[in-house]
Amino acid sequence: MELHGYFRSSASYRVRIGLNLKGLDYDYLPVNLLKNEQREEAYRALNPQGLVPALVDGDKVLTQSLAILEWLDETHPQPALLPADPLARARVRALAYNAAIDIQPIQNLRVLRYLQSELGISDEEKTGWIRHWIHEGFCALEQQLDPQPFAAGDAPGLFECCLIPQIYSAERFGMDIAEYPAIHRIMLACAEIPAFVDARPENQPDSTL
Ligand SMILES: N[C@@H](CCC(=O)N[C@@H](CS)C(=O)NCC(=O)O)C(=O)O
Repeated sequence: MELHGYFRSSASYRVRIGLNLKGLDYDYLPVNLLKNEQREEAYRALNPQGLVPALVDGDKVLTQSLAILEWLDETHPQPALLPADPLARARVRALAYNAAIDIQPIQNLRVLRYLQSELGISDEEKTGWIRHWIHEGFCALEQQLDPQPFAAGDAPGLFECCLIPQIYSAERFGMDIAEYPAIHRIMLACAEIPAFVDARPENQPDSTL
């Protein structure tokens, strides 16, 4: 498989964690967002949205990180990213969507660029915007997370694939994760797992380009 992504992209980071948790080998092909490579014709042939990641498996091209993670789970069921029980699955998806659908999109590069170039907000206001929406999402998660090692019990899954990249982004913008005890606990547990460590932005080849 080939993963087209960017080291700092949280959506790419989610898929890296998922591939690593499944123990799947893949080639990592960087798409430099700061150089707008995601908008070039060659990349848009994979993902017409001009967003990373895209996962290529033979003649199959998959886009949208959550769809990719669920496809990986269906095609490589062990270890599972979602619990077997329907209600537990819905609960894990709801937690994951908070991070991946409600928090991340409004701090995506294209949104931040629009806020700055079209609406004229300052760097400081941009940071305030990012922190505000992460804080709101994290406060809700704090109320929903049970005191167990991971959201679905003993092993990390779909939610942790989405949460850890969102934490990375929060820390980049100066937030203290210790203010969110349940999220902090999951962060520390994931930091012990090689699949998460290997997926970190600083461990990707394009982090030094
Ligand atoms: N919902 C999409 C979001 C993808 C996305 O927002 N990717 C970002 C990086 S995390 C991107 O490519 N941004 C480029 C841009 O905004 O121009 C997914 O989960 O795959």
